[in-house]
Amino acid sequence: MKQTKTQQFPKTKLAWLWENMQGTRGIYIVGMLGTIVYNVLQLTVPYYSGKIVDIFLTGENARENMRTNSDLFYKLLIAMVGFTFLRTIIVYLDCMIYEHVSQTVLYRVRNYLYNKIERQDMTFYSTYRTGDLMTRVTGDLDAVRHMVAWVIRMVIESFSLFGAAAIFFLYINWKMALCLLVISPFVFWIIYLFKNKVAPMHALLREKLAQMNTYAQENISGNRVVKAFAREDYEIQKFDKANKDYAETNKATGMVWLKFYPYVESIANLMPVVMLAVGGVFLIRGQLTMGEYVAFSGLIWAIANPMRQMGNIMNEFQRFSAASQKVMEIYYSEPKIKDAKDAVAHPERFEGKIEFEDVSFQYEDGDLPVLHDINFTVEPNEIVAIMGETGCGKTSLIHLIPRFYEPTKGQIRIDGIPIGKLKLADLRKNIGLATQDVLLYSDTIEGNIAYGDSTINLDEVMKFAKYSAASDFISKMPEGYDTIVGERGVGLSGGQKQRISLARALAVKPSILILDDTTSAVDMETEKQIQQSLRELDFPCTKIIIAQRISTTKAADKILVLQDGYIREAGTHEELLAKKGYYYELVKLQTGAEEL
Ligand code: DGT
Ligand code: MG
Repeated sequence: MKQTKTQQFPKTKLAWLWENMQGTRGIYIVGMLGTIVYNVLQLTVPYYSGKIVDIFLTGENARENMRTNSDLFYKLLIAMVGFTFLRTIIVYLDCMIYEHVSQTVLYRVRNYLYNKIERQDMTFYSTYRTGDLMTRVTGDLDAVRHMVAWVIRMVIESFSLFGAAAIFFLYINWKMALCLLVISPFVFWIIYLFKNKVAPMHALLREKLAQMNTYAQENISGNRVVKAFAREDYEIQKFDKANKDYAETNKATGMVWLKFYPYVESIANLMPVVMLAVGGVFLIRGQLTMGEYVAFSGLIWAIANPMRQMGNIMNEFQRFSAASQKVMEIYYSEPKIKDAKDAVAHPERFEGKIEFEDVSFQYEDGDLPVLHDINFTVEPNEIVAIMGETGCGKTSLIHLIPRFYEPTKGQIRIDGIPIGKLKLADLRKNIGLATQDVLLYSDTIEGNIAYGDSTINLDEVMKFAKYSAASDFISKMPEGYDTIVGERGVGLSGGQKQRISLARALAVKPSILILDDTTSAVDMETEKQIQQSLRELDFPCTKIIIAQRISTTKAADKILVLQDGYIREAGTHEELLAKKGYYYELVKLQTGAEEL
């Protein structure tokens, strides 16, 4: 897995978030204003109740006022109820706005990420683990959504409440207000200390989650191996450990706040005490009316609660920060292998001439070169067989043709055009590839064969199945071509899967067909049948076939023998026999003959 060195991005996290709110920014601003409004409206109740107390309940002329000015009393009451009602409506609409915007952002970024992941090159897939990628598009992305839906709202709520209450306090009695507000900077300082402690915890927490998901994903998809080795208990324990690890880290993260919480809570609780003490003195001295005191005490929570909330907000903010780091890593990732800027379109079908000129190759994460100075040419319609012992570089070599990887040296040309100059889609459209590890989709057999070209009809699908000697076993299946194969082709034998994968490669009528050990699991008789049909295809096609059996290589126009990444021998069957080298020995071995 790619390790977490903090990567720099072209935008800050919040700027990135803002960019992805495009289309909903206007309504989001309305939502934020709404949050300010409904929080300021909270102050109206204490304001009016303070007025009612002063004018109609405690003032010198309270009784008189009630008799002569009952109109005002009712007006104040109605205003109180009216503003409360208005506030409820705004809160309701506001919630809808936040939900709408956050879901829109979630949808957009998720699609964007999926697009990115889908278009990545092979190196990306060997770097990132599936479970980790899944965590990014689910859990991490949800933390981003939470930022839009809740955290930002809480920040505005806290600050507007605190700000409005502070202004209101200063307005009614500035001396009393200052006595209360002077404590608040301490809270910010504590929150700052808390942030420094909790930020690395969230980064760790996020790694643990990815780890746990990776274990689960690998074990679910690799369950056959687990069963074969009876390792269920071991795997369950391994998951249990990851799960425990995650839970413990979660707890530890929660505990960080508990260290700071008592201080914040004490400061928040100090407010009513200061209020009582200072307010009492001010009342006695006549510097504060009873109504003003009621307004203050009715609103003291508007100063204390945002302080309490700050820890929670900072916690969530750090969660967003850790998660968005992971999301943005994929968001800004670029495949190394992509269309060149000066790539030429080549919509026509290729002739199928392939040239390798001094091609060397090494995997980015590998220590040693895998291929050295490979030179060969395949003419259109020829069959080339590649053989060589396991690990000698056969698969690596053919993977260079569709540009899964880039050679470290040399050039590969198709029809005389360097493949780096072709558009990837044009290049790959012309290639039919049956990979060494067969992967089928959980779909019908027909759907699997027609994967590369969904426009072909059942007759054609059947034709390609016949070419690949698959039609017999398919027609024996209860639902024939409509049979649904399980995930990765569960329900089929190795040889059956290989033949469906061959039919799938043929079904795009490629001008270049590449078969990587595609008949290794089929019997000799069936293989012979397949070789025969490959020579009789009803479309022109250059074939590169990796095979170990002499029966396959014998009929090739050219055989390349690879050894440790070098082409050791090249020529026709007869030429290579005459050389009495590796190939000759292999034929002797396979035929059991003493001499040839
Ligand atoms: P096979 O299929 O067992 O007959 O073997 P080949 O000839 O297809 O071997 P190949 O090309 O898969 O591997 C050649 C060497 O490259 C071998 O030492 C393993 C290494 N290799 C293969 N794939 C990767 C990869 O994705 N990353 C790294 N770093 N090395 C790889
Ligand atoms: Mg291979």
